[in-house]
Amino acid sequence: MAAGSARYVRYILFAFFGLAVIYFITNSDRVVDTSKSTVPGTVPGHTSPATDHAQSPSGSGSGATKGDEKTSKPKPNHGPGLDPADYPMAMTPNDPSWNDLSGIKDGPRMNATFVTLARNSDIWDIARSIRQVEDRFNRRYNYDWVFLNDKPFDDDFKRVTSSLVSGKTHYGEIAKEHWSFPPHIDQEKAKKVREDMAQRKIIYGDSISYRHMCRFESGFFFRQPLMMNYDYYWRVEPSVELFCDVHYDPFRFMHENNKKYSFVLSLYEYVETIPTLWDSVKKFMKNHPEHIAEDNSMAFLSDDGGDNYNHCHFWSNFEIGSLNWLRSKAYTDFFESLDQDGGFFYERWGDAPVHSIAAALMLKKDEIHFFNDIAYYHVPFTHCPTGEKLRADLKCHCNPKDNFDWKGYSCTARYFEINGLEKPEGWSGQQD
Ligand SMILES: Nc1nc2c(ncn2[C@@H]2O[C@H](COP(=O)(O)OP(=O)(O)O)[C@@H](O)[C@H]2O)c(=O)[nH]1
Ligand SMILES: *[C@@H]1O[C@H](CO)[C@@H](O)[C@H](O)[C@H]1NC(C)=O
Ligand SMILES: [Mg+2]
Repeated sequence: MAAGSARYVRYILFAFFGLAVIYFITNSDRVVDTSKSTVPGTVPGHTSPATDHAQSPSGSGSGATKGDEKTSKPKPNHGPGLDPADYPMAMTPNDPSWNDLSGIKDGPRMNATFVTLARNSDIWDIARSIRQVEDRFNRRYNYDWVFLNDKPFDDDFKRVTSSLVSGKTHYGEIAKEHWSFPPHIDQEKAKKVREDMAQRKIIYGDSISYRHMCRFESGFFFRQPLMMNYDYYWRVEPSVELFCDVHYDPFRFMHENNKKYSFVLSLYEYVETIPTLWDSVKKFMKNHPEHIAEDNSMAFLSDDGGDNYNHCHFWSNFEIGSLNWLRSKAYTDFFESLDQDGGFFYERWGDAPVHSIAAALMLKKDEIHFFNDIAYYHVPFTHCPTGEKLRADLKCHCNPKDNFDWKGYSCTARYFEINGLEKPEGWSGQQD
C-alpha cells in the first residue's frame, strides 16, 4: 500500500515539472523584456524605450536601441544597411508618409549621434534641450547621444539624461591634453590678456574654462574615443529650443546630398575676441594651398577677396556635420596651425569662427547647408521660418517676428547671395 501511494506522489511531481517547463518556454519572451527595463542607464519604473517601440503601430522597434541585450523578437525594419531607395524621405507635405509622425520611423539610419558638452550643473538646462529634440525629432529615430565633460559625470546627470534620450547614451571624460594649456603657451602673457579683457568687460574675457571649451570644440570633440564610432554629429547645447517638427532625417539629408557642414543662424563675431585670427588664417592658406577648395565660400568671409575678414560666421551651438571632414588632414592641419599661434589663449577665439572659416575655405560651397526648416533658439537669437504655410505644416511654435535671418546683424543674406539661392517666402519686410 505504501509503495502504491509513493508512485502517485511521483506521478504528481512529474506532472508539475512538465507544466513548469511548458510555462517557462511560453513565457521566455517576457523574461527578456523584463531585463530590458533594467539595462544600465534606464530608470527603473520609467517606460523603457523597448516598451515604447512595442506600442508603435508599425509593430516595429522591438530591437532595443538602448543597452546591448539580444532579443528574440522580429527585427525592426529600421537601422543601418537598409536600401534608402526603398524608404524615400518625406521632404514636403505632398510626399507620402509626411504625416506619419507616430511610432518608430521605418528606413535606414545613419552612423550618427547627438553630442553635448556639458557640466554636471547643466543638468536641467540640457534636460530641456533633450526633451525638445526628442519630441520634435528623435523619438521616431532613436539616435544615440554622446555627453562629454572635463570632469566625470555624476549619477544624477546620467540618470536624468538617459531617461530622456530614446537612443543609447554614452558618457565620456575629456583627456587632460584636450582641456588645458598646451606647453607652448606663455602663462604670464595669457593671464595679462584675461585681466585686460576683464577690464574691458569683454564677454567671457576673463574666463580660463571658456577658452578651454572653445579650443576643445575647435580641435578635439570629434576625435574623442566615443565620437570615433560615428560619421555624423548634431551638436546640442543646454537651454536651446526646437520650434518645429522635423519630418525627415537631417543626418540622412546630409549624407545623401553630400553635405559636410550645416547651420541655422549666422552673424558677425565680436571683433575684440579675434583681432589676429584672420592673420593666422592667411598664414595657413599660404602654407597649405592644397587644402583650400576651389569652389569655396571666401565671399561669405571677406568682401575684398580675402585681405580682410568681415567677421561673418555660422553659429556653432547648432551644427549638424561630418565628423570625417573634421578628422580630415585639411581640418586638423588648420586647427594645429591656429593652435600654434596661440589665439585661443592670447585672445579668445571662439569655435564658431574657427569652424566657419574652415568650412568656408576648405569645403565646396554646396557642401554647406542652411536648414531653413529647423527652427531654433539659443539666447539671444532665433531662427524661425518666415513662410506661413511652412510653419503650419511643421506645427511651429515660434514667433516669425523673432526671426533673425534677415536682420542687419545676420550674415545669412550674404550666404544666400553667394550661393545664388532664392530667399524663402516671407523674408522681405523682416530686415529691421
Ligand atoms: N564640461 C564643461 N562644459 C562646458 C564648460 N563651459 C561651457 N561648457 C559647455 O560648452 C557649451 C558652450 O558653453 P555656453 O556656456 O553655452 O557658452 P555660450 O553659448 O557661448 O554662451 C555648452 O554646451 C556648455 O555646457 C566647462 O567648463 N565644462
Ligand atoms: C561608423 O563610423 C565610424 C567612424 O567613421 C566607423 O569606424 C564605423 O565602422 C562606422 N560604423 C558603421 C556601422 O558603419
Ligand atoms: Mg550656449
